[in-house]
Amino acid sequence: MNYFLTEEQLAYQQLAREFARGAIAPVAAEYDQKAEFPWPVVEEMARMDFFRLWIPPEYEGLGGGIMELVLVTEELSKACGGISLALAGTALGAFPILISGNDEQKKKYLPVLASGKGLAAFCLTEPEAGSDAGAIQTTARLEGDHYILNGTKHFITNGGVAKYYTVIASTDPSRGTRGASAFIVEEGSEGLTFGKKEDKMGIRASATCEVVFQDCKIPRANLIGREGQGFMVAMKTLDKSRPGVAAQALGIAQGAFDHAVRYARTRHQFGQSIASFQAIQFMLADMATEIEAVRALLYNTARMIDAGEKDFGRESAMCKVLAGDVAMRVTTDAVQIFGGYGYMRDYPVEKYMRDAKITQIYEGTNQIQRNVIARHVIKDSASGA
Ligand code: COS
Repeated sequence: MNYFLTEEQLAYQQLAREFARGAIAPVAAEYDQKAEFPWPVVEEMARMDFFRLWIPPEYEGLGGGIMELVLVTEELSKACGGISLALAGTALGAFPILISGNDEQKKKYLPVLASGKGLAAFCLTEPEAGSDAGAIQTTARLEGDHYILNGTKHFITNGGVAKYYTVIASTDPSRGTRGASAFIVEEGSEGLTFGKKEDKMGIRASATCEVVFQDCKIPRANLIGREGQGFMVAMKTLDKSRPGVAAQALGIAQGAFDHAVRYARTRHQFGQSIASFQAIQFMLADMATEIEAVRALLYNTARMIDAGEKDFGRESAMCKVLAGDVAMRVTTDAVQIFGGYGYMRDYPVEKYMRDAKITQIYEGTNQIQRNVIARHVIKDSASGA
């Protein structure tokens, strides 16, 4: 389908496609097996300027938007959904600064992120605050010119490898979601340590760990926005980052599909290629149709966000729901088309299936996305929209 991408967007897409084929695909299985963070690949991604794409030019970025981030994430994820997350996770960690940071914070942090010399991580989730993000227990107490943070964040993407952590903590627990505030915590801050490294089912090349604050002392200047705005900053961040998860899911689905079509053409049973059987053809047709439906919704949502539309929480959630669910179905069917070989680690499709699962879970489970969509639908109906 022709999405009428600009010359520049086509160039980024092509660059990312070639990079994914040449620099990610050959090492994806090895990083997955070792569950190791792919520093050499990430350094190469930085040299390709992928981290600059979505950062405004005044902060040493290339001035692209969500569309450019989506295009590149999709391409990288075709080769490895885990490795692509170094980029998408950094965008997630940087969004609170981009959305609500002051100019000084933007000038200090965004150029470093743009260069890829530092990665970012977003710290919202806690052991007792997953879907119920308002239940965070991490606190931030103002003492003179510093905030003192205490608490534990877990399942943090880029945890332990990021230079900057954007953290949601409560400055006034009595006020619930209205008492939450957002902060920037730098690597090496006093009282910042990293806990358990997670041993995951998929996206194993991505670093995921606990981030622990024990009387962690940070300058008062690291408060993002005002005290009490943290929950709103977190929600706006997620509205903006969910298309990135959808792009990751789309890339994973497309990658698995491409393998499945090639395999169906070359695998012979009963004296003919299995692609000649209608049972396989119908599976391929459904997979291709669903993938294209995701792409159409996602690119249009990205364009809507980049055009300056204010309220895109509904569309953003729709992208993530559809893309995550499609990625799970497509990758499962890709394994099915490969048959017994598909179940073996020697073949690439089981990894896609493992990588796809997380896209239905993180940055808000697909059940939470449906809540978000339903709230919008019902509110719009009540207001006569
Ligand atoms: N943009 C701006 N503000 C928003 C918002 C959004 N998208 N969504 C909610 N808010 C505001 C509300 O307007 C409300 O403000 P007021 O207190 O001024 O009225 C406040 O935030 C609280 O909103 P709400 O009452 O809807 O909060 P809930 O506790 O019911 O939680 C959900 C809402 C479930 C949507 C939220 O907790 C959520 O997104 N959970 C999933 C979290 C998640 O994605 N976790 C993944 C970890 S990050 S990788």
